[in-house]
Amino acid sequence: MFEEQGLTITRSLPSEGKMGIDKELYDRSKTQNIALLKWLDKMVEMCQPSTVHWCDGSDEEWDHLCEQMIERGSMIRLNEKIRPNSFLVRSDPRDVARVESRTFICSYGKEDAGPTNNWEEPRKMRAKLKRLFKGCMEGRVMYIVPFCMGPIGSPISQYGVQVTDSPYAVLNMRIMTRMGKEVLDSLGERDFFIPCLHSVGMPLTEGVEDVAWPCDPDNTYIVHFPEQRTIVSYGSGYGGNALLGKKCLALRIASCMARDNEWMAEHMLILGVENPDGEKTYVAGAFPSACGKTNMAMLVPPDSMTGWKVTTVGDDIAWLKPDEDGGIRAINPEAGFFGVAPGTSWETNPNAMESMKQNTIFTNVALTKDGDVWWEGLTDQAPDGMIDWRGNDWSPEATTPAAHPNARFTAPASQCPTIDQDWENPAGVPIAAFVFGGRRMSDIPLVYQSFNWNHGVYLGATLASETTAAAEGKLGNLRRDPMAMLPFCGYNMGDYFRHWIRMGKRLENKPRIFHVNWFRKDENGKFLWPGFRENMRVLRWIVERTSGQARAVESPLGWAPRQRDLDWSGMEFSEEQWQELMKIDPESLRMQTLRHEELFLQLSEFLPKEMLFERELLVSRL
Ligand code: TSX
Ligand code: MN
Repeated sequence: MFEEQGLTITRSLPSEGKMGIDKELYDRSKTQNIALLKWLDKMVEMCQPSTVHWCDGSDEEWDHLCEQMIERGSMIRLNEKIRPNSFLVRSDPRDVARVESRTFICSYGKEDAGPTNNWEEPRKMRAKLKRLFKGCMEGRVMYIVPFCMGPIGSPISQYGVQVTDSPYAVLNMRIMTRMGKEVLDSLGERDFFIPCLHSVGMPLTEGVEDVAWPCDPDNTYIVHFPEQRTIVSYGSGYGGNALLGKKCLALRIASCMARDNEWMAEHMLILGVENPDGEKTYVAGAFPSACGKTNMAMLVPPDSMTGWKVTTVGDDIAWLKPDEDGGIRAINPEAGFFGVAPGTSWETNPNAMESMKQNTIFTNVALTKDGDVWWEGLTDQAPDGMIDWRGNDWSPEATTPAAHPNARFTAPASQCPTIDQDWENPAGVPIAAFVFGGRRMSDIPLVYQSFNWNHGVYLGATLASETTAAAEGKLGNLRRDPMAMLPFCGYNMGDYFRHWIRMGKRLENKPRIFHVNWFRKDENGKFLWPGFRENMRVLRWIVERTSGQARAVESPLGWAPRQRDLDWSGMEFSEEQWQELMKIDPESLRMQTLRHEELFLQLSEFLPKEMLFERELLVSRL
C-alpha cells in the first residue's frame, strides 16, 4: 500500500552507490518509523537537496531559521519593542494567494472528484510531478516537518509529515500546527501519516542566484491523491499552497477520510457562548470568504449584555466526530490563525490584534518607519513614510494599496485573549448548532433556523455570497459556495451533501442548523444591521433556540425570531428597521429559487434526492 504513497511508484533503480550517498545525506536514526524512512529515502533521492534538516520545533530552530532568512533578505525583523519576535515577509508579486485553477484532485475516477474540482488522471499527474520534482531542491535544504493536526494524542487528530525546501513554510507550520520532535516521537512507528511533499520549484543549479521569495508561478501545482491520502505541491510558497496541513490536509484530504469513516471535516469556526449562569454552548459556523469569519470567532459581546461571553476554539477549520452520547464533538485541527490582515483593527477585532502582538509572521503588509506593520483598515489615517508590500516607498497619496488585499498574519492561537479553556481538549467540544452565513445584500433576513436536519443541509448546500464588486449598477453577482467548501472538498460535492444527510441519520443529538446574514442593505445601500459586536444578540437567540428557551415563529424560510425574541439591552432598533431586516418577499424568493440554480445544475446528476425535495418544499412554502 505504501508504495503508492510516494511519487516514485516505478522504481528507477538508482545505482546502489548513489542511493548510499543519498541516505547518508540525512540522519535516518531520528525515527524507527519504516514507512516514514522509506518515503523520505525516495524524496531525498528525487529532490536532490544539498542537505536535509529534521525540524524539532525548538525555539533555537525558530531563531536560526529567522536569522538565516533575514541574512538572505527574505525576512525583516520588526521593532522588538513594538512587535517582539515578529517578522515581515514579502512574497513574489506573482505568488500572493491560493491558485484554484492549479489545484487538482487526482482520484482514480473523474466522477469521484466531481464537476467542481479540477481532475487529472493520477498516473499522468504523477509523471508530470516526477519531472518537476527531479532535482528541484538542488542547492537547497530539505526540511522534514513532522506535524500533528489537532492536539497531540487526540483520537480526532491526524499526523502529517511535510517535506519542503521553504524555511518560510517551516516557520508558518510551527505556528499553525503542533510540529517537531514531540510529534515525531508520538507518531512512533505507526504507518499512518499523510505524506506532504512541497517545493517552491527553484533549484539552485550552477549559475542560478537565489532570490528573496523563490517560486515558479508558471508551473504551480497543488495536487491531492485522495485514495493514497497524499499531497504534492510545487511552485508556490504562499499560504494554503505551501502550508499543507491547512487547506490541503485538514480540508481536502480530511474531507475524504471523514466521508469514509463517518466524521466531518468542515470549513468552520468554532466558538463557545457562555451565559451569565456560566453555561457554555458551542457553535460551529461556515462563512464564505469576506464575511468576517475570524471576527466572528473572536466576537466581543456588547457591554450592555452583561455576563455574556464568547470564547474562541478556532477560526477556520473544524473536525467533528460523533460521540458516545449521540452528539458530535469538534476539535480545531490548527494551532494558529492565518488571518487576512486588511480590515483587521482594534475596532473590528481587538482579540486578533492582541493575538498578533508578538511571535507573529506578517506577509505582504506595509512596513512603517518605526519598524512596525500597517495595512488598509488598521487605522483611518495611513502613517507617513511607509514601505509597501512590494518593497517600494509608499505615501498616503498613493493610488495602490500599501498592503496586498490578501496580506496575512500568522499568530499562535494560544495568544488569543478569548481562547477557550477546552480548545486543546483531546475529546473536543460538543457542538449544539451549525451556522451558515452568507453576504447577501438583498432578500435574505438576518437569521432563521431550519425546520429539520435535511432542510439545514439544504441551507448549507445553497449557501451563497454576493461578490463585493457592484458592477454594472446592479448588486454583486451571487456566488454559490456550499458549506463554504467549494474550493476545499476533496471529492464530489453531490456525495458531500449525501454525507451530510447520512450524518444526520447517524446522530441522535443533532446540532440545530441556522442561516445568518449580516449584510442586508436598504434601498439607499445602507447596511440594515450594525453587525460586529451586535451579532451577539443573534448568537444568544441561536444558543437559546438549541436549549428550547428562545421563541420563534414559522416563516417560509424557516423558524424566525420576532423582535421581542432577541435581547435589545443597550441598543436602539426601531420596529420599522426590524421589519425591513427580517422582511421576506415570497414572490421574489420563489423566482430566485426556481431560476437557474447554476450550481445545482452543474451538480444535477449527483445531487441527492433530498436536496431536490427540500427545494420543492421551499418553493411550495413560498
Ligand atoms: O466581520 C464583519 N462582521 C462580523 C463581525 C463579528 N464584518 C466585516 C466583513 C468584512 C470582512 C462586517 N461588515 C459585519 C459583521 O457583522 N457587518 C458588516 C457590514 C457593516 C459595515 C459597517 C457598518 C455596519 C455594517 N458600519 C456602521 O453601521 C456604522
Ligand atoms: Mn478559510
